[in-house]
Amino acid sequence: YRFIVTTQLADFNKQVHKIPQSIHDISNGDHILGFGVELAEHHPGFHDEEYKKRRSYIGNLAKLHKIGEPIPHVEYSDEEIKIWGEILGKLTYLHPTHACKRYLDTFQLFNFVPDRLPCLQELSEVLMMRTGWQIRPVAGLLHPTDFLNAMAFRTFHCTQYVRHGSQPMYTPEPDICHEILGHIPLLADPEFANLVQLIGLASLRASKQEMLHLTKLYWYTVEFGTVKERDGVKAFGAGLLSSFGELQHMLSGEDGSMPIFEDLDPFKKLPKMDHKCGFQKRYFLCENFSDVASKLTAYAKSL
Ligand code: HBI
Ligand code: FE
Repeated sequence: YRFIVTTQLADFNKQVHKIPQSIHDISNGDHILGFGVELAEHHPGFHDEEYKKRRSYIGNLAKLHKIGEPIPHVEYSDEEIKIWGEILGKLTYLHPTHACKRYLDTFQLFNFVPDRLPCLQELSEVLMMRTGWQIRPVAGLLHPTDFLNAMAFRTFHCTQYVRHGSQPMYTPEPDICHEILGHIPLLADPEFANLVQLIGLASLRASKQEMLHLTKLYWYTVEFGTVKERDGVKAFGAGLLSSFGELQHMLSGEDGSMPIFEDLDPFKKLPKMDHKCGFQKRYFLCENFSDVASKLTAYAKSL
């Protein structure tokens, strides 16, 4: 979903920000960016009317959801389940060598199987028990301010629709496969869950410029972060963990150029987010989660 961030950035300037006091002050339906209901032209589902109908049906369920109520159940079609199963199969082949240890551990909690697409409600219950996080359904890409603010209240917005079947290994926007295979497992890890909340807390009173910086911090850690382990570089970012191609690229530069690895310093200017089609050219390499957490804490306190 790299294409859309450009639109988001333009939106930063229009915003009048009221500091939310609880998750009830954050709407999951007012600021949906990018594809909303009408898909942009480069989306694989752009010419597929059936797909658009399905996506907006599932999106509308999310808009009706109220915090505290169970997340609406979606009956997934055989085709949707097949897409999920294919992605799950491919990724579980790479994860043992490419994913960080904490992810491999928390992944086990969920018993994902190829012939059943998990429902968000049951995943939310596991998170609530483990770390006090909850899932809130959302119709599409949420404005970064709402998205980050919600993380202050240990709430993670998840899309519930499945990507278009013509390109199962690609999606220009978050879909349920990205949320479940990228984000959900590590949110069951207490240390990681706290670290994500730190970005949310820092975002509550951030100026527009600080918000842009926090978006980049989120991007280079929660979406594309990597960590040093005894046997090499491993992924903890959801954009990596949920993408077969990006995982391979991280370790071998599959598309011809090896990526660069850098230390993360939240006080330094971070590179522009690279969200054109293609893989990241650089990743931030962290020592471990507690190191990321102390760096983020120091930065958050400075705001
Ligand atoms: N919205 N639904 C949804 N899912 C995301 O992963 C997401 C988002 N909005 C913004 C966002 N991610 C980030 O890329 C940052 O802009 C904060
Ligand atoms: Fe994501």
